[in-house]
Amino acid sequence: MSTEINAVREMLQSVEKVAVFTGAGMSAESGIPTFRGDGGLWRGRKPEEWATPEAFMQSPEEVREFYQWRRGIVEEAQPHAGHLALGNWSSGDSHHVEVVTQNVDGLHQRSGCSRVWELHGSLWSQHCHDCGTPESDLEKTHCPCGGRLRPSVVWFGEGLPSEVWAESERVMRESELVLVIGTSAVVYPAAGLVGMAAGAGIPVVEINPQPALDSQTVCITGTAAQVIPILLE
Ligand code: BJW
Repeated sequence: MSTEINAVREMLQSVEKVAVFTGAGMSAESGIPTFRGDGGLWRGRKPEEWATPEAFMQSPEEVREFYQWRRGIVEEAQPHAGHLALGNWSSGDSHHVEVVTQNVDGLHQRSGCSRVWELHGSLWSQHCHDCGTPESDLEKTHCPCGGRLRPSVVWFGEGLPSEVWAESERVMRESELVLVIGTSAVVYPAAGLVGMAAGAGIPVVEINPQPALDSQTVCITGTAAQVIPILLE
């Protein structure tokens, strides 16, 4: 692992703009379960059948309770050493760092990253499923129009927020190096951003205890909390 870390440190010395692309594995060591694999949130369930607008229409209370439970877990969680190292690095002068995340937990922002693009929305906002009006009070269940309030996350079959998507494409396209941390890269169109960067000849560095990409330039087999602080120290 140290050979790869040294190689990436050298690569970082010759670039200025870095895109950091993260998935659920980034937050695993903060105690937030990933989606797939052992101990995953969806173990035993089929996410493509469950995380959908149709499931919400059919069982809105069950879906609402699931997201309230998730918010509770995230509220208790603390950013780990990898989050904090990334937050510290991104607010320094050495590089221009932007984070494109599939995560909805807000831990990058809590650890000091200011340029964060949330591709799949956020647990910390909700809107009316019927009229789209945002509602800041997460305890409320209904909109004044009578429609049901839902978390402002992106479910299967839904489009990603268009401005966030455009900014994320820009971040990846303009970067000189991409760090991909903790994603299985099976969910599109988000995962396509990594392929787009690799296809454009931008070096891609994967950090994952169970590497998932086939387009990486360097792979560091390890966890986010172990690797990131050493890489960025
Ligand atoms: C560690 C670690 C440690 C562990 N350190 N690492 C092209 C091809 C095929 C299908 C499609 C396609 N284009 C679209 C689709 C359909 C679909 C899709 O992708 N399906 C596939 C699953 C087959 N996509 C969609 O439906 C998307 N919408 C869409 O395409 O709309 C079209 C449209 C356009 C215009 C108008 C209308 C429609 C939407 C996708 C939304 C995904 N939403 C979710 C739920 C969010 C809400 C919530 O949180 O509840 O997003 S699904 C879930 O998966 C979540 C995640 O962001 C996403 C990705 O998962 P992630 O982050 O990679 O986590 P895991 O668990 O999979 O992996 C964890 C990784 O971490 C592993 O690799 C571990 O090894 C690693 N790890 N510990 C570092 N300590």
